[in-house]
Formats: sequence, C-alpha cells, structure tokens
Amino acid sequence: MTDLSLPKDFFWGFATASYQIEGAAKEDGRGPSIWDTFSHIPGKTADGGTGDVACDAYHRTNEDVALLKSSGANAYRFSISWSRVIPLGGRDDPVNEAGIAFYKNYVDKLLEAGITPFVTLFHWDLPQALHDRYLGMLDKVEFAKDFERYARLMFERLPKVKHWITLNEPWCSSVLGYNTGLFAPGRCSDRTKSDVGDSSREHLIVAHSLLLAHGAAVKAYREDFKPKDKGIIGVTLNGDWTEPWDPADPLDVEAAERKLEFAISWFADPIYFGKYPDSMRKQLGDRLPEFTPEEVALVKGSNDFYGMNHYTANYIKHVDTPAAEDDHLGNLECHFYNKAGDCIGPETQSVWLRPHPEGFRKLLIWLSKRYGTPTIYVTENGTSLKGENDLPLEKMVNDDFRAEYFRGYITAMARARAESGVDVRGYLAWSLLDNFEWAEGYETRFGVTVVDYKGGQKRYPKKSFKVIGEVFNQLIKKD
Ligand code: GBH
Repeated sequence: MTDLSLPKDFFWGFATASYQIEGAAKEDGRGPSIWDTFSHIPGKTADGGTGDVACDAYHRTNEDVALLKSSGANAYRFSISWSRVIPLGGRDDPVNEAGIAFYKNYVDKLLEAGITPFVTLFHWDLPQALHDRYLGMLDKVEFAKDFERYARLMFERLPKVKHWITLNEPWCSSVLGYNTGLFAPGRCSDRTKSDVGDSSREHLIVAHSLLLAHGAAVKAYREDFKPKDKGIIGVTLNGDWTEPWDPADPLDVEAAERKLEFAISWFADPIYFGKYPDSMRKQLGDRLPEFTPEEVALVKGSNDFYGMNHYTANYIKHVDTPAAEDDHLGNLECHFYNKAGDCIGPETQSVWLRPHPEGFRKLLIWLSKRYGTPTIYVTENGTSLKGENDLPLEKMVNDDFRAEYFRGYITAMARARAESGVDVRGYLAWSLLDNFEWAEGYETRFGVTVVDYKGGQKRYPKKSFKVIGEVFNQLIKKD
C-alpha cells in the first residue's frame, strides 16, 4: 500500500465567499454589487433569495472564527466584497474605512486562532457602479485599471495576508454572467444587438478582461508588495473531470480533452503559455480575442500557484454542430451516463454535481502534466445533498453522504500526491457554512455547518465538519 500521508505543513480548512455569507448588504457604507441587483430581480434565484442577510457573517466574526478553530483547521479561504471597501469600485472613488476595518479584524482574529487566511479578491460581486459606468468586465482597459487599484488597496491594508487569490472561477463570470445569463449581470448571447457588437462574443471578451485584470494585480503584488520569499498569488479556476462517452470512439476521446481545454485551459493556457488553446482558436476563430505582446507579457507566468475548484465529472459525447449558444463547450454534450450505461455518480441537490472522486485524482494529474507540476491549492471541493433542505435540523446534521464525499475526494487527492507526484499543498472544503448558493438561493446547502436561517442564523456543525478533521489528522504527518 502506498503511503498516503501529507506533509506537516499541509494547509486544510474551509472556504466561503463574501456575497454568500456576509449579509449586511447596506451597512457601514457598503455599495451595491451586480449580485445585489441581480438577486433582487424576481425569478433569478430559486427561492427568491438574496444576499441581504445571508449567514449574517458580517456580525459574527468571533463566532465563526471560534467555529473554525474548533474544527482544528489551519487555513480558511474567504473573499472580500469589493463594494464594501470601495463602494463605487473605481480607482478615483473613495475608500470605505469601515469595510477595510472589517476585513483587517477578520485577518487578525484568524491569525490569533492559528488559522492562515487565503483571501480571494473577486468572487463575482462586481461593484454595480462599475457595470453602470462602463459595463464592468466588458471594458478590458477600465476594468483592469480599477481592479488593480482595488487589489493594491487590499495588499497595502492587509499586509499579514500571504496567500492571495485574484479571481474565483472566471469561467463562471464569463459564461454564466454573459453567455447563459444564469448569473449576474445576467447577459445572454442571443446574437442580437450588443454594446460590443455581437453579443455572442461577450463571454469571450469578459474572459479576456479578467485575465488582464488578474495579470495587472499579480504584477502590482510582485513589484510593490510581495515580501521577500513570502507571499504568493494565483487564480482559482473551476473544472470538472471528463470521460469519453464511448472510449472506443476517437471523436469522444478528443471531445473529452477539448472540454477540459474549453473549461480550464481557456484561462490556464494564457497564464502558463501566453496563448489560448488551439482547440478554442480552431472552433471560435477571430471571435476569440488575440493577446497583444504587452498582454502576453502581463499574463504569461502570472501564477505562483494554481487554485483548483473541483466538484464533479461528466461523460462527453462529440457532436458536429452544437447549439450556437453552447459554443463555449466546444462541439460536445455532457452526460451522466456513458454508452455502456454506467452512471458517473449518485444524484445530489445540484443538477450539475455527481460525486466521482476518481475524477479528482485524474484531473490533478492532468493539470500537473499540462502545466509543469505547478503548486496546487484545492480552493474548493464539496457537495450538496439531495433533499437536505427538507430535513429537520436533527437529521440535517447527520450528513453521511457529504462526509463520505469528503473522505473519498481527500483520499483521491492524497493518492495523486503520493503516487503521481502532484504538488498539492492545501485543501479547502466548500463550504464552512450553508449559504446563499447563487441562482439556487438557500434551497441548496453546501455547508459542513447548518445555518438555521429561520432561527436567527444559528450554526450547527454537521457530521462532515468533524470527519474532514479526522481524515486530515490521520493523513498529516505529526513530525
Ligand atoms: C463554486 O462553483 C463557486 O465558486 C461557489 O461560490 C459555489 O457556492 C459552489 O461552487 C457550489 O456551487 O448552471 O448548470 O450551467 C462551482 C463550479 C461551475 C458549478 C458552473 C455550477 C454551473 C452549472 N460551478 N456550474 S449550470
């Protein structure tokens, strides 16, 4: 049996995001973000939920840090609400000191508790004012400048933070925000008129802007803030594992690889190689933006580590002509069953999520091979449970399904490290708390802690909260 143990300095803990947990949407000078606007439009979230109150985390720093400490975790990932620290978002707009003080205190409290903060600058909650001013992420020049200024402010004001994540899942901001319209700001590629000419290109333009903004923030950090030999910065990308629908069909095999490229390499190839993947260029032609030489210089080499969010897997079937609005996928379809009738994994509450831990191991290896053994931090991994929200509290805390999910996935990660030399150095489970699950509202829960929304936002740790700690305690070497 391989030794699956993890090194003593391995980071493990939990992750959250500002709009999903903070609430206090109008308090202490916070400005609105595109998610405030979007979640208040009837029909945009499953239960009409908004982040107005969420888990009320803005008022519960001490309680939540104590909760984290009781788990034994040594790391915690959270995100900053840009519009809480710069309510209007822009580089010439005023700073909101109350917002800064909130995050400064959070960092101090975590460090006092022996927990290392991993801080995300942008987890989708763009200041609404920037969207109103110049369409936000659609304007690559203005957006990168404003993002860089915001990033500089945080680097300066949170000097104790040594692990920075620029963007969370730019794929989601691009595709869900500008192509399918399921996420804020809810723009769709309907091939009708658009402020940028052809609306079907909007997600491609947004992705390009996000890459440049990431590059600008990294450059600023490295040149002006990074302490010697300390302090690392990178982007977090989402990506599901893929298996061919028919392993004997070369077209499906190729499509499975292409799906990884359209989801992951769209962002990672520019960062590691300075260009978009050939498969995307081939399919999208000049609809896909080109990098200027200056842009290549900014983006290429801009990751100190690879932030990996991972949840699920799919069987991939090649199709010759996808629906026009599906061209972000790359001529293919995603299925939960393959040609032989095997199912990729059991149902959860999320239509897109089927546990398949073996896919995690394979994707870690795939990333490691393609990008030259980068240091990887798993910045999210977790699951919802079918019907969990309908259970009474005493049943909700017995989340065996989630506990087993974590056991399987963490073991798969340890195997990728031990057997295949993947340089994974940290793991943050999604999520510390049940929270505002975006378009799914509050009906879908991802937490290892129940948040009793009707009972004053009280927290009740679930079984998985404890099991994750046990698994890491077994795996991490004592000396
Ligand atoms: C993460 O994304 C987010 O970072 C986090 O905020 C969120 O709470 C967590 O997932 C749980 O959902 O709408 O059918 O096209 C995970 C990756 C990729 C999952 C896009 C949902 C949309 C599927 N996400 N996917 S669909």
